[in-house]
Formats: sequence, structure tokens, C-alpha cells
Amino acid sequence: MKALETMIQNMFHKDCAACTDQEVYEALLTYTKEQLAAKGYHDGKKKIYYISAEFLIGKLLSNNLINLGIYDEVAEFLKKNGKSLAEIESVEPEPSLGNGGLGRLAACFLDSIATLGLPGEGIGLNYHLGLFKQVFEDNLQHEVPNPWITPDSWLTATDVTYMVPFRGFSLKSTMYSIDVAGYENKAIHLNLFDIDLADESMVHDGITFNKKDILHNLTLFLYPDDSDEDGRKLRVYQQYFMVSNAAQLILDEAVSKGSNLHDLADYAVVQINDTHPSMIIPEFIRLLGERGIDFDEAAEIVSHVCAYTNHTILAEALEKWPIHYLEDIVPQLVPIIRKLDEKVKAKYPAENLAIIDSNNLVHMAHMDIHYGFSINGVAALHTEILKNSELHQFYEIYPEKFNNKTNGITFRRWLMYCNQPLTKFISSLIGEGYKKDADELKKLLAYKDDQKVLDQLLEIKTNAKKICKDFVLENTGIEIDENSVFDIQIKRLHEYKRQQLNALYIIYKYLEIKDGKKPERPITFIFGAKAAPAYYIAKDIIHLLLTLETLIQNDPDVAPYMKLVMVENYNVSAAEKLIPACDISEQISLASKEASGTGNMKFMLNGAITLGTMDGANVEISDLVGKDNIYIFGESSDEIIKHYEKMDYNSRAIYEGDADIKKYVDFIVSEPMLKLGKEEHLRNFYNELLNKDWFMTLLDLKDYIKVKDQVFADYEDRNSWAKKMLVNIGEAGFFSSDRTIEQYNKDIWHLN
Ligand code: H2P
Repeated sequence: MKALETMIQNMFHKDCAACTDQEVYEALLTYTKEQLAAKGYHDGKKKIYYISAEFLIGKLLSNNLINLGIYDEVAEFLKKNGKSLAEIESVEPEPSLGNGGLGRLAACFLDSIATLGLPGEGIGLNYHLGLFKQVFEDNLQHEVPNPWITPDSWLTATDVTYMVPFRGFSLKSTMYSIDVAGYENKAIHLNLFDIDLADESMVHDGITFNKKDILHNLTLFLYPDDSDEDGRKLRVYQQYFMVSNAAQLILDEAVSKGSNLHDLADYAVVQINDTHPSMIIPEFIRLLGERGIDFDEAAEIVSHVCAYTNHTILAEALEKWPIHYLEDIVPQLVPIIRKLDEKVKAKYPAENLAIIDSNNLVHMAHMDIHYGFSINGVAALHTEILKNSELHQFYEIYPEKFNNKTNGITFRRWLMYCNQPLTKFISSLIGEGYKKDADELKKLLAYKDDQKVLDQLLEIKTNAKKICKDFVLENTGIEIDENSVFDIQIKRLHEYKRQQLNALYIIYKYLEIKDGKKPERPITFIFGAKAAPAYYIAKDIIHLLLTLETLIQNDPDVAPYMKLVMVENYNVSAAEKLIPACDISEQISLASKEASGTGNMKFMLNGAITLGTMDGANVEISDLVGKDNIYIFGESSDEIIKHYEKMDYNSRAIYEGDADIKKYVDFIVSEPMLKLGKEEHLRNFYNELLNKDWFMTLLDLKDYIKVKDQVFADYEDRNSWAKKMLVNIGEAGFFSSDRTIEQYNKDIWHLN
């Protein structure tokens, strides 16, 4: 640590002990950046370009120190100087460059690409104000900007710049770069493109700004509100800016390595993450045309370079842009897209295969499927649903393109960093090999009947809950009890993820306690979720949860036995505190709708037991741990798909046919709730449940209550619960993103 010491001296002309946390942070940032650069970057002839609108990278200091293998050393050095690494890291703002699992997956993938030594990089946009910061006021969500770029950040400006043409004007870009360290390996880059004239001062009253001022607003926010046409067009501007920069960069890099562009596929493979980067297909064709390659050949080349990952079957996320938007914004792409569509129609005239449909909507996913060489889903069940129903018409013509890549998570962040006591304990039992080969976690299963090991696991969990308790107190002002059961649901707020189902259980429990039936042990229900700013039902659900939080907190009959806390501005840093502390992992989406989930994997790895539906990767978790070590409820995806086909789901009939369900639902608009909450929002949601309930909350409610009560009962047998924990940790190896990336490479990317 001599070099660090000298660096501190040189930067601030004093000892580490005399520096402020901010100063030490600045020195550590510079030091770490230098260490990363000194190690170098992975390179090779062919490179994977992972293009994504989101990269939810989280804070980077500790993660980089871990991957560089110097975390303990640095922590020790700081301690000797009276400093704590955790406090120093709190100086670092968390970049809010993602929304949820999609963006976090991209971040885990970069970590694994670097760790496995693959030549690759991430490409995205440098949003100055992030997604948004969530603030609760009057039990409602408000949105404010979430700036994260400080003078000393992980971003490094590069001299790479391009011109991106739009109708009537061009925008100059600058590429910024963030180093992503591999674990005990070299780094790769996350390259984020930006405009030079971004003007944060135009934002007022929360996150309102002039959506037409593209010259100054293009990289202000991730997912700007798209409830009006200007907002939707801004998204098209952003997407094109992202992919035009990406395509120019990729072609330049290939040429500099000796490509004649006819052989581009030997130099580049592009993973299109969801549909946001889909315009890279026509943009490549346009740029190849400028460089003398004719249309048909260019389309052929691109079809060997681009691969598409589908992350959802929800129609709202499969983007379809009116062709006139593209004419207004990127007219140069329109003839190319029309030609691509004509080629498709000549071979496959069916409307449901068209790129441009009869309403003049451009189906981005359809373009990806026709002109990409691989289409993958993100969990086994999800891929089957794509093949057999959602994208069946494509599967029939291109069966060879479809493949599954079950998601994964990086164990560096989601175990080694966020749960150091558990990591140390695992290493003491089975050695360090699992850090490089996650399958070795299986060795833990040999300790299933070892009393000391089981006791120790429970103790580690209780300690994590104590740390989490401090975090929750600071975040919400509510004091929770580390000896209560921690039941946690943290993820984007969406009706299909069914936070409202959990809310109805809480109402059931509340009423039970009011009736004098106390739970065996106090329960703490923890939520964390942001709702998209224009998604009113999701915001009503947040209001319902926050109103319940207040109701319970104010009720002396109930507060000693249960608590509900909703963490404000849920993000990666919050997840790192909550996940190690969790007992019960809520994965309760409507079967068929959650493509995979990755929180489920993080919880499992940290010894939480899943309470979930047979959806997404829950199915694979269940296969691995066996039915004694997971709690499953609800209707199967096959049944749900049938309900949608037959359109026979009727929530009001369920409500009217079951007095209990009626009681819980009615409670939403009962007097105590209306006294504390806003009638408009509570009624909106109540009506939504009765008249629509598009994601079938009431269908699964009774089963959910039954199984969840069983979970709480089983929790009291501490020994058998600890065994379940051990089995979950021991079987989690499959969900390492290193495994996922190895599969992408073997089946899709084919890098050395
Ligand atoms: C989405 C899916 C998840 C999936 C994730 C990564 C879009 O994430 O819904 O099921 O695990 O992509 O593939 P999210 O809802 O968390 O934003």
C-alpha cells in the first residue's frame, strides 16, 4: 500500500489519517483506475459488443478492489489510519443507468466477460440524470433527477467522437469509458456515448423538461416519459444515437484490425439487448453501403453479426415505432427498413411475420429475428414460451435460431462483496475454488447434517439482519426487529410482478392480528420498487403499500407483531444491504410473465428461501433445490396462457364468490385506509382489481395465503430451515453469470 500512501501524500500533502473521506475516496479512485490500466484490457481479433440502453452497474470502488484482489489490503490500510472502507465508499454516488433486472444483467455480464478473459465491451448512453431518484411524499412517489457524474468519477473521456445524422441536423458525440475489472483478470470497457451540449439546467419541477430540445436533452434521462409523442420520439432519437455511434465504432475497430468489412463477422458480434438497440441492423447496412457494399450483401453480413436477446413477452416492451416517426427523425433508415421488409414479405407474406405491419408500425423484434442469427430467451420456461406461443410463427421458419441462455449473476458482487461473512464461512468449509468455479458450491451439501455449520449459518443471517436494520432505519425512519422474519420483495414495480398480491396478504395478516390471532414471531415485510413515472396503476400500488406502512406503524395492536417498510429509491446499494438479510424471497409473478428474474438467484445464493410461482428461473431453482427447499404456489403458466387465450378470467366473479377475498379487497377502501391515504388512488386501484386485474392477482390469492402461512410455520423449525438455506446456497452455482457467459460464447459468440 506504499503506492497508495504516496499518492495520498502527493494529492493532498498530508497523511491518510488526516484526510477527509472525500479526499481518501478521490485518492482511491485514482489509484484503482491506475491499477486497472496497468493490468491492461482483453483484446483479440473478434470482439463481443453488448449493446444495451441500460447498464445498472452499482457503485464500483469495492467491486473493483475485489476484482483486483486488493480489497482486504486496502481495507486493512484504511483501518490502520482510522478510516472505514464502507464509509469512504458512501462518498461515491451510485450511477442510476438502469431500471431493473435488464440493466443489472448487462452489468453482471460485463463482469463475467472480463473475468473469463473474453474480448468485449458494453455500449450504451451516458445519461446525466439517470432513471430518476424516487422520493416519497404524502405516501406518494415523486421523481427527481439523479445526477451521478462528479468531477472525480469512474468515467474517462476518450478522444473517440462521431457525427450522428438526424433529419435537419447532426449531433457530435463523445465516448466516455468506464473500466470493468475481471476477477483476477484484465478489464474491459463500458463505453457510454454522450452529446457535448447536454443541459441539466433545463429540468424543472421534478423531471419535467422540454422534450423537443434534442440538442440539449438527448442524454439527460434513461427512459424519458413516453406518454406523449414528443417523449416517444425522444426515445427514438436516443436509440438511434446509441446505435449509430456503436455501429461507427464497431466498423472502425474492425477495419483497424484488418477487416475488409465483407468479413465483419470474423471481427464483431453484436448482442442486441432487448429491442432498444434494434436500429443497429439498418444502420450497419447504411454504413456498409457508404463504404461500397451493396444492399443484399450488407444485409447478409449483418445477419452474421447480430444476435438478439428477448427479455419479456409483455407487448408493451416489444417496441413498435410508427414509420412516420422514423421518417421524421432518421429518414435515411426508412428506405433500408422498407427493403428489409419487402424481402421478408416476398418470402413470408403472413402479416404476423412482417417488419412493417398494415398499420405502418415497425416491429423492432421482428427485424431482429429476421436479420439476426440467434434469438435467445433468458430462462428455460421463457424460451419454451417464445418457441411455442409468443414467437411461434418465427420458430416455425427459423427453428435453428432459437436458443436458451438462463440468466446469471456475478458472485463477486452478490456474494463476495455484499456478504463477506458468508463468503469467509463458505471458504473456511470448502476452500476458495468456488470463486472461480461456482459449481464447487455443491461441496457445501456435505454439511447438511452438521449442526455447527447450520447454527453458524443462522448466526450469519442474524448478523446480516442487524446491518440491514440500520440501513432500514436510516432509509425509512422505521425500526425493525432483527429477530423477526424478513420477507422481502424488491424489484421494479409492475402489476405482473404482483406486489399487490403481497399487499393483500399483508391486509389478511393485519386483519387476523386485529382479530387477536398473533403470529408465532413478528414479521417484517420489506419492499423496494420504483414505478415508471407515467404508470399510474403502479404508482397507486406504491401508495397502497405506503398507506399500509403508516397504518400498521400507527396501530399499537398490530405494530409489535408486524411491520411493513418500503425502502425509498431502491437501487443496487440498497439491494446489497437487503439481500444478505432476507429469509423469504418473494418471486410471485403471474406464471409465464417473468422471463427469468435474477433477484431470485441473488437471494438464493445468500441463503433465502424462495416463495414463488412456477415462473421464469424459479422453475430451474425448484428443479435444483427440490420441492422441500422452495415454496411454490399458484396456477401454472400453461393454465395462465389458456386463460388469456379464452379470455375467461373474471376477477369480480372471484371477489363476489369468496367472502374472505372480498374482505381483503374491500379493506383497500375501508375507513382506516381512506383516513390515512388518498381516496382517488386507493379507489383507482380497487377498481382496477375488480374490473380488470389483468395479471390475475385474485386467482392466486388463496393459494398464496395458504402457502405463505406454511412458510412462516416452517420457519420456526430453525434447524430444518437452516438446512433449506444450506441447500439453496449449495445449489446456486448454476446461476453464476460466468456459466451464462460461457454458454453465450460457446453457442453464439464463438470468441477464442
Ligand atoms: C427483465 C425481465 C426479467 C429478466 C431480466 C433480465 C426485462 O427485467 O423482466 O425477468 O430477468 O429482464 O433478463 P426487469 O423486469 O427486472 O427489468
